[in-house]
Amino acid sequence: MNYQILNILIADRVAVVTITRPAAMNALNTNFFKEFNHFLDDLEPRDDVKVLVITGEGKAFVAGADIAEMVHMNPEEGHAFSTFGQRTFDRLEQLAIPVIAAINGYALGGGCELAMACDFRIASKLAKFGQPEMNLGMIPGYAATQRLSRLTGLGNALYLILTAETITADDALRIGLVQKVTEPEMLMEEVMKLASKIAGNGSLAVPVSKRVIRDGISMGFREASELEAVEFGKQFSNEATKEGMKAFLEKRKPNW
Ligand code: CO8
Repeated sequence: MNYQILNILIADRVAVVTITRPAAMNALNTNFFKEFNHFLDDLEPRDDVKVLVITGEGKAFVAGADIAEMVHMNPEEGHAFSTFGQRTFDRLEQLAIPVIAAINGYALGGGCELAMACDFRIASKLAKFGQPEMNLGMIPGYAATQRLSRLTGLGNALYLILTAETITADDALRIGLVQKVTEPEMLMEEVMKLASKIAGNGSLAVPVSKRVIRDGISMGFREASELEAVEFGKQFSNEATKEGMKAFLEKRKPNW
């Protein structure tokens, strides 16, 4: 595919996808979702990519769904646009490898929702977060009503969605919406450091951890702990797990 909106760079086991529509603050339109799904089709079967990073070009990570495209929609089209976006974000969340959002600027509406579908978020000090849909007379449509409360608690989700307030990166860190805040010029360096650290971790343990954590959150505690025990046990048939333990006992780095 000839990508118009996404810039894709794959090197050293890390894929970096940059959304490149800075003139429209990287607003998410149908073409974005088509390109992104195409990219995921290519990525999913690959085993040489261990971590995915998503970022935006210019002043915005993503300033929301494309209002210029939405303004003409009827209820059926609005429902279809929301469903297409939700399915794409669910697919991203369920990707086997970890996904890091490198939030360079505005992460508003659908942009905050995209960031929340990633596994964790690292933000530049200049980033701004919010669900400003109320200002447009609408509710969030890419699952912020669900993910925001799961990530930050009920009070914060209700506060942000009902007031439509925009918050700073430091406030986002305080409520647990982001995991780390960096100086703007250090953002990609920090993110790439984390990405390569994760990419170098023990083989299957990374995707299995992600799956157990993500699947477990919608289960009861006992059921989820049992899932962990089952997956823990399975690791003992992996060479990489044996190598990790042997390397510790032999006081050397694991040879993965
Ligand atoms: N959609 C379309 N165009 C946008 C968007 C957007 N979300 N955000 C910015 N743009 C465009 C502007 O219209 C402007 O275009 P032009 O140069 O042609 O006038 C250009 O980007 C630059 O924007 P500004 O001039 O406004 O730049 P500022 O630096 O002054 O402000 C802001 C930056 C604060 C980010 C401002 O642009 C803004 O408030 N943007 C809108 C934020 C917003 O309301 N986002 C929520 C959108 S709704 C949503 O995401 C719902 C998701 C669920 C959808 C479910 C499907 C139905």
